[in-house]
Amino acid sequence: MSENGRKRPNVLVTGTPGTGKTTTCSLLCDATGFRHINVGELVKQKNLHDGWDAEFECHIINEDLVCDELEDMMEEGGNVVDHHGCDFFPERWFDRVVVLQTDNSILYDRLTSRGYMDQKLKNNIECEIFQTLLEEAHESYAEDIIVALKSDSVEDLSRNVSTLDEWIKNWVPRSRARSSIGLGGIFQFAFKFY
Ligand code: DAT
Repeated sequence: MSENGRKRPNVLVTGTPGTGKTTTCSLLCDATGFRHINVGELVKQKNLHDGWDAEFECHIINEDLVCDELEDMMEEGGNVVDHHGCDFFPERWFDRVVVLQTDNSILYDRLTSRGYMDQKLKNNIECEIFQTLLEEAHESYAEDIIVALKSDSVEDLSRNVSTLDEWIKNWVPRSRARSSIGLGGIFQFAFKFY
């Protein structure tokens, strides 16, 4: 790929199920006109999986098929990717990686009202307690593009959407950032020898 020649950034929103990824992404896409890619939905719609995992009660994602499906869209830019995992996407796809985090008791209520019980509930609560997704993000992406955001309340939700909307509006494509550094360098050189 054109070492990030895209004109609009790509944002990944990750976090334990129930932390508010889909709600945040959908509001952010309403505000920015970006494309919301809900990986779980895409996997179901396009059969990008290797069957059903009865133990974890979810599809077994075929990561290669998902990456192939997304490659052209990601190259174009302007995407908000919504997924509860982040380690199998190519690092070069993302300009910002957001990890949503929710207080355990609030998350417990959200997941039980979604019908999660027993092992599935326990697994997800433990995933949040151990900050599994934050750790996965740190293992997979550069420090300076990762941001952890609290997502306990409606106030958090609207602040997070505004923060990300602002970040998207202020984003400068790498090629333009490089050429403005280039111009600055030329001016510095000219002043030095004037
Ligand atoms: P996820 O996509 O991470 O699984 P979701 O967006 O479906 O989560 O949200 C789960 C539920 O919690 C849904 O009913 C909306 C609600 N919710 C999400 N973020 C919230 C927030 N910051 N404050 C209050 N409710 C929130």
